[in-house]
Amino acid sequence: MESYDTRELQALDARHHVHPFTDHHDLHKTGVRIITGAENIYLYDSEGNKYLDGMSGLWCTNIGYGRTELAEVAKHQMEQLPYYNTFFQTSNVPAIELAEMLAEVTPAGLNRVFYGCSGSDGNDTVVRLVRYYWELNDQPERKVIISRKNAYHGSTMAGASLGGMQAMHAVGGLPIPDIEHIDQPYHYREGGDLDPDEFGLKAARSLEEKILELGADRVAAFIGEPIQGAGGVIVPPDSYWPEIQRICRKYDILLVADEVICGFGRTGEWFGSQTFAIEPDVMTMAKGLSGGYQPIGAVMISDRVAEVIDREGKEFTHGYTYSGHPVACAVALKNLQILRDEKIVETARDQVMDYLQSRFRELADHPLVGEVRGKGFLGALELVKDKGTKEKFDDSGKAGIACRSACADNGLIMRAMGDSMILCPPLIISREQVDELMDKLGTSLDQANTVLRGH
Ligand code: PXG
Repeated sequence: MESYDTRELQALDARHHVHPFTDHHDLHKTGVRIITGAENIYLYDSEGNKYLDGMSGLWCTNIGYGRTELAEVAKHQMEQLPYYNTFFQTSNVPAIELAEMLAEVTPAGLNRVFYGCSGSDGNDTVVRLVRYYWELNDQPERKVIISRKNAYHGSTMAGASLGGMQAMHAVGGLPIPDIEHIDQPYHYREGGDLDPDEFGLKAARSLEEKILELGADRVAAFIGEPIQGAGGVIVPPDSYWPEIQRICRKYDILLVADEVICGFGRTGEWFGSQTFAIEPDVMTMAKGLSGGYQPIGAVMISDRVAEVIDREGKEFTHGYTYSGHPVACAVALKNLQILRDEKIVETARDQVMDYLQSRFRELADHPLVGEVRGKGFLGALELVKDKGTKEKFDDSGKAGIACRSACADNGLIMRAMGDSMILCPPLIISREQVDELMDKLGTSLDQANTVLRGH
């Protein structure tokens, strides 16, 4: 095995590298963890530690690590054609083949794709595309996009504006104009005395209230993650999405499903839209599209919306140097072929999903756990000081941090989102590996409980 000078690398990192979403003052005190390798669902660091990756990297390595076929495809494509653009009436073979594949695997009616490099730039495309659509349909005043509080749609100006996180809006003077946010379907904290389905309807109807307040003739689209990921794995009640769908149809508002996390098997179907019977007009995808092996994102466009793109004399003045990048497309295509041919999504759903969710729910009895929620290969444990009153330890997220660091000490990577511990393992996790994960997590919860309560 290669050996690394961890201290030296940490010092260089501290000197030169600015990290996303990081308190650098804190980081420089501890030093970064340097990941040097990965195989199956395990990560290895520069000090020789092994971790079970309970987060699929950052919600993206659905297929797991170490698939050499993807490396071979990338090498072959780099030798054949490492780059060419898709502007100016040109295309390339992987971009074309991936487009066909995406039309095949996504729900009926979504047959066109616009490529980017990430989920964030995908949502920038969405903002411009839906406004362009209404402009060409002689309703240019339809500009407002309605999203939800605590949504996550990326870090670019438009992505972070669509997102509903105040701390993100505070940086850079966001949101941009004509973005509105309604309540999220977060039953545990915001449901009050309502049962989940009553609350789901209430949360969905806040969309109708917002539309009526603004005037339907000003509203272009509604955007939502089928399950909110970065907001803490907020699984909506069953009543929520059908009502959202009904309201969008009633007022003729485009429905955008942000499938960046839910797409490609995460919820037990290929898309979260299928799990919740959503019929989106536009769909944002990234992450699992390439399994994290290449940076690539895509916006799927329904026939209804694509119609404006074909109009004579109208150019959609939007695009990225790397739209349809041949290497990224070739790798994504191979990833999708593997998912399809090895039936990875179906096998995960039929053989492991229920087991994962039921083992996860066993943790509900733990003294630190206020709520266990999840669906498919997504889950969250919300940690509380008092299970009865739902009182938190504090507002700084110290419970999550204590649990996250205990997990790392026990060889398990999980993400803390405030006081929620997030679970998002690769779809290839086996039942034995689920047991291993739950054992490590149970031990970590016990240790965090001792740290937090001092006994
Ligand atoms: N939409 C959704 C639903 C996402 O989860 C994006 C868009 C943006 O994708 P890119 O590829 O631009 O990052 C995301 C990304 C976290 C975390 O802290 C989550 C994401 C990204 C970074 C951190 O859980 N999701």
